[in-house]
Amino acid sequence: MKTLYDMERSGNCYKVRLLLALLGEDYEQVTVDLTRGEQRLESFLALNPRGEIPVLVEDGEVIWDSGAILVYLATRTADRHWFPDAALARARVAQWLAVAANEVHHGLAAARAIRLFGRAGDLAHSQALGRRALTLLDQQLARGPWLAGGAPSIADIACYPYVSVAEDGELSLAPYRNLARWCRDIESLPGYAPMAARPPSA
Ligand SMILES: N[C@@H](CCC(=O)N[C@@H](CS)C(=O)NCC(=O)O)C(=O)O
Repeated sequence: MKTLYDMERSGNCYKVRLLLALLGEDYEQVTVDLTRGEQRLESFLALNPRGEIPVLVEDGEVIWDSGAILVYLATRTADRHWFPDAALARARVAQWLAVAANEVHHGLAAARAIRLFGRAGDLAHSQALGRRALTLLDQQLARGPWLAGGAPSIADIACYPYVSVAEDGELSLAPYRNLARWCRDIESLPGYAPMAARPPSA
């Protein structure tokens, strides 16, 4: 059995919950309440020295970082389109994992955290970076249905959560037609679960 340390409102955790839902995999969920500082408890730092969620534990192995967890889950599933085996296809996926960890995280996620959760930060700067993320993604999605190749992959799963809640950071999706279509396509995938959905075993 897998255990996911997460929190419902976290888009980084939702990346993992979404892939698990799409793969139809069961898991247990342990809430780490960031509002109470539980990510800084010694017991949690023993799992992830960065003091961040999500963390996945399976068979005594601990994996932290949403991108790393997506790679782990997608590498061992039979549906190879989530993280294809060919070198070039993998590199294409990795490019968008990098965008998820940089422009999306420091732009869209940061603007949301400042607006919604009162985190300290420069809202205008985060929003500018967020618009850069939305433009990059929209341009790529004008070229094809998915971010990396002709099928959904963990590139899409890594970028989708904070795009889907971009308006929390006062960033409108209205100018980005390809992104709107892509969100609808992700939301139509069999097994899709919205951000607040609980795991099957919870
Ligand atoms: N690069 C990390 C970022 C994870 C991250 O920033 N998680 C947030 C929740 S969305 C967190 O745990 N923050 C801890 C804190 O605010 O102290 C990943 O992708 O997993």
